[in-house]
Amino acid sequence: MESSLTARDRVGVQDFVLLENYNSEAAFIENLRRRFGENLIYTYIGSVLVSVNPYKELEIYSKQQMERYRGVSFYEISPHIYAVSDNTYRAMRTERKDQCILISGESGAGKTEASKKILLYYAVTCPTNDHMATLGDRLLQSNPVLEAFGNAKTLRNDNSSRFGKYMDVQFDFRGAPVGGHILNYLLEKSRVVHQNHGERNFHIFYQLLDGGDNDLLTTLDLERKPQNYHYLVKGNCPRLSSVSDKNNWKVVMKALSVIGFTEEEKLLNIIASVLHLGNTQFGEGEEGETYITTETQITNLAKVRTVPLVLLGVQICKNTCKKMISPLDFEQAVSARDALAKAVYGRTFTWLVEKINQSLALKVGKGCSVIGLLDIYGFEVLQHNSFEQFCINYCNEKLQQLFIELTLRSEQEEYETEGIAWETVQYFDNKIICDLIEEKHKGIISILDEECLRPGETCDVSFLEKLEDTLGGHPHFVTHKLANGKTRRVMSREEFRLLHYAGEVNYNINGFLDKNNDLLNRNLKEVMCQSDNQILSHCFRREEVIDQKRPEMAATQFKNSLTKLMEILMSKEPSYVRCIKPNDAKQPGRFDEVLVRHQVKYLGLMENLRVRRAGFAYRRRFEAFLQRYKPLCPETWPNWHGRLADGVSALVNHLGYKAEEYKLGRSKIFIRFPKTLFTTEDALEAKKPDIGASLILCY
Ligand code: AOV
Ligand code: MG
Repeated sequence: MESSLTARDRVGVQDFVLLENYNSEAAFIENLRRRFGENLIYTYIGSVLVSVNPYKELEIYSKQQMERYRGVSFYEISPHIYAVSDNTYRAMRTERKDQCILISGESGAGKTEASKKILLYYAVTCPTNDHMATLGDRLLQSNPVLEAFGNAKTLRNDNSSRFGKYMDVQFDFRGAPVGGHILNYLLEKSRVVHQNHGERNFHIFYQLLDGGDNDLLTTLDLERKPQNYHYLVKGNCPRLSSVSDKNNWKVVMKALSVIGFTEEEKLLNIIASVLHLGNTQFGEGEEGETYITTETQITNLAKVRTVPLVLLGVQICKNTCKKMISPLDFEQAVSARDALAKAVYGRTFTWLVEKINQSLALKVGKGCSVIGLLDIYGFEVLQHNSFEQFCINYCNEKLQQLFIELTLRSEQEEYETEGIAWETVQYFDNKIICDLIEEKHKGIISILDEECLRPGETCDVSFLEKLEDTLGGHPHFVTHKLANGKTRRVMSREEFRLLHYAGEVNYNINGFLDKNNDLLNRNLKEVMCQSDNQILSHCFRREEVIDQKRPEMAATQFKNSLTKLMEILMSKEPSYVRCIKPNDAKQPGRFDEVLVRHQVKYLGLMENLRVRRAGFAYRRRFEAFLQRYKPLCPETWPNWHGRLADGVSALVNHLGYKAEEYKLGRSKIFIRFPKTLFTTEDALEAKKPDIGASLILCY
């Protein structure tokens, strides 16, 4: 067989399974480092793709490259995100089973970029359906729009996803993409009103100010300088060197039109109104009453026609509770204003996803199979971690749990069911941390909800005390209190620490209750219902004001949506991309070994490799193995009529497999080394050149 591998592709080993010293973490990291040095950012562990962020554009994503990977097996060609895309696609086609690609790794490791490459691969290489010729474009263009509204610069990543995204791509019976659907998870709304130092608000605000033409800004009553807006100055970082807001503005506007958007004006009115709302300031009267000192902002809000002027001006300083109207004090008014800005932005984002879904929805016929792509916010540890980091890191725990369930545990269980002798590989199971967070009645989320609902004086501190009472002594939960009643000096009294699978994180409890409650004053909801802006009147429904039932708390909603997500993913055949961040400086060419080693550890890559190696690189059901290789043996060709296991035995004996190279289980043959299979494939290729290249490896 002609190999498409060049000498350069062979730097180190391209599959860790082939690593001589597979138990050595140092050898593992050295292999990653050597390949990274040659810009070979991809390496496999069996079918799992490990990717190291190059922080520079590599010439490996062209259309010609895509062609190289079409219909070609993993081992014939250098590892690539396109190989994973192609194998997943072919598995979906031939096995008729829904697939999903799970991309994980910490913030800035390259998840979003990987998911975009996969989508691009399908949009370019798959056949097109005549009715849906533009679907590929729409799928691709949904990205810049969602990124503009849902991504932001953080300290970890200049284009950090601040929402979780799961996207289904639906294919018809010919393998053409015919539809798409996006599920979005918990947007980090608090960013709308506050950014940590060195971070920015969502991209769209800066894009509008930098890219919008003069007429547009005049209509919206906006000034060019982000520094003039309270909601954009908190992080003291108005510009980014790595991206041009002006160019991206054009990209986003074009993308909106490809998607078939007609509501740009209404959408931009909302964006502008959030900025005006942020500039609305309050004063305190002599009797402690609060009033608005910046009438012009309220006038601007009315001009951009998002909210009725008089109403908002009157209502923002009040609260109605059980028919009693009470004035808000200064701080309450500020937080009512911010709650409104967050609600407006958050709901508009959800509306945007709905709109994109309408544009991607199947229009004709029905899809027959699906590839799901999961790109969530990665694990993050900041100087100051709050409710948002808690949710993000919890989400990553769940994903790690799924990885363990589906690769480590299920792999070992398969050896057991097949009756194959096998030495168990120890791995850290993070279920204990998932339970600590989500368990009914005694998990952190339950306790948080309880504190939010408990009548009387509750506050963040009482929440922390409750946590200590219930969880003190848990091996993954730490506060300043020591078991002997003394205090741990290094920890503040306002935080708790979780020992996550990926590292320790201290969470500051300030704001946990409010963020979990996520309440908006009823009178503000009423005002919003009366908005002339149809997007807003769609987002704020009258029923919500009338309905007295309390909606679920934010963390519980998130937990429930993650449970559903796990069910969706479990119902599909998974492939994995494990992304690694090579340095914290976002620089090309720098490979920080300490940082990489930490990620290799917590991603469980060594255990993953050990399970693969200690076991068998490939396995096949008897009938599939016989069907494919029976031409290679006179006894099994053209048909074998005996027991399947005996047929496979006859076949491998004829091929000269040595005893240590394979094992027969109850229904499958297990092959220890990839080389054995490669040789068999070569023999088949020599005999029947027409079928050699169509092999899909069933790992
Ligand atoms: P993330 O999705 O994993 O972080 P991204 O995919 O946004 O990380 O990657 C961060 C940055 O790294 C990108 O903006 C690119 O500049 C660069 N990068 C990543 N992958 C590649 C690649 N294959 N080639 C070139 N540059 C790349 V987060 O969403 O923060 O968890 O929340
Ligand atoms: Mg991302």
